[in-house]
Parts: sequence; C-alpha cells; structure tokens
Amino acid sequence: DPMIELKRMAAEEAAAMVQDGMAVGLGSGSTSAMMIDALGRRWAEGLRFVAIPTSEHSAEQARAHGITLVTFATHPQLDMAIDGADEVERGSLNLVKGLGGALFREKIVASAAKRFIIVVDESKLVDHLGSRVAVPVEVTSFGWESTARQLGELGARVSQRMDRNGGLFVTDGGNMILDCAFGPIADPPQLAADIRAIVGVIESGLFIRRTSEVIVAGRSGLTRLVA
Ligand code: DER
Repeated sequence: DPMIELKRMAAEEAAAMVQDGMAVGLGSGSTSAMMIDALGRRWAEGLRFVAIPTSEHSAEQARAHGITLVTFATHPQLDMAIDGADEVERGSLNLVKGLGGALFREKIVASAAKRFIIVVDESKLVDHLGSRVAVPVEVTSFGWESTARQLGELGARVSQRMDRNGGLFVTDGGNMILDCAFGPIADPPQLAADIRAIVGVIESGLFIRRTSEVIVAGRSGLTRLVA
C-alpha cells in the first residue's frame, strides 16, 4: 500500500521536528507507532530527549528503543507532543481522537505541550467533525447508564466500547468509553463544552483549538496545515 509509505514519511517528518534536549509527548496508534520508530532511529544516531507516553503501549515501544521516559513530576510542561488523529477538520484543525482508547492521556499530554503536532493521511480530513467517526467519551463506570442517557440527550447514538474479546473495554485509567455517534457536528466547541458539563464524563475525544500543525500524507505528497 503506497499510502502506508506516505504515512511513514509524514511520521518521519514529525519525528524530525524533535531536537536535542526536548521533552516530548508520544502519541498512540499506528501512525504514532511509526513516529516512535523514527524517533528510535534518531535516538540510535545520538539524539537525546525525554518523553512522556500517552499509553502503556507507546511506553513499551519507546522503552524498547531505549528512549528515556519521564513523568509530569519532573516535566510538567512539554516542548512538543506528536500524535495521530481520527478526524481533522479542515480550517479549524479541531480533532476527533480516541478510536485507540487513549484519549484522556492523549489530551493531558497535548494540553501540557507548547506545540501539538498531528500526523494523518488525507482520508482523515473532513469538513465537519463527526462525519466519519463517533466521538469517544471516557466516563466513570459508576453511573455510566445515567451518563450515557445524558449524552443521548445531546443527540448522540451511544454505544459502549467493547474489547477484542467481547468484554467491556477498560482504559489505561480504569474507566469506560462511550462512543457517541452525532453525525456531522455543526459547532464542535459548543458540543465539547456540553459533553464536558455532564457529571461522570472524564474527557471527550473532541480536541478543540489544541492543534499547532498537521502533517498530511496525501497521494500527491506531504502537506502541512498550520493553525
Ligand atoms: O486518537 C486516537 O486514539 C487515534 O486512534 C489516533 O491516534 C490515530 O490512530 P491511527 O494512527 O492508528 O489511525
């Protein structure tokens, strides 16, 4: 698949933005995995930085490359975070994230970073968020049925995220994910605020005004979209 090669190039371009001495947030998902491998190659060539991963999975991968992992205790602010996304809205560069289930940690890492760099292929670009994917919402398991009902009142068709074995998906933080299918969202900032106001909601996968730059892998090459 030539698109996978293009995505790898985009991931390498993002990894190339990391400089010696930086503190970097590492995203989750298949695109981030390519980016972490690219950082691993740069590490082997002598680049030195520290990183905070957004999932246990990314932590494992970074450790395997020998990359130094740190925590917010020593690094409450990051120079940069690099991650994938499930949808990128053209124009606003607002995002839907969380199909991989790590949205809460991803959002904390993004909010701690001075620059938030997103890597996607062009199939993820949409005119309206919600067009292609449901918005994942991480919720506490206590009272989740009530939380789900209130999310439904905002206009979503709500389903519980299941894992590969047919059990309930459990996040790294021990919570549940409700996938909320809204269809095309007219006002993502407003919807993000409405979701967040529901008790029991930990975070939604709507990432509003957080993106600094998007590197897009397309059939005609790489494009950079800057906020
Ligand atoms: O935000 C997420 O959870 C996404 O899944 C995102 O990181 C993209 O994953 P992908 O690179 O595997 O499409």
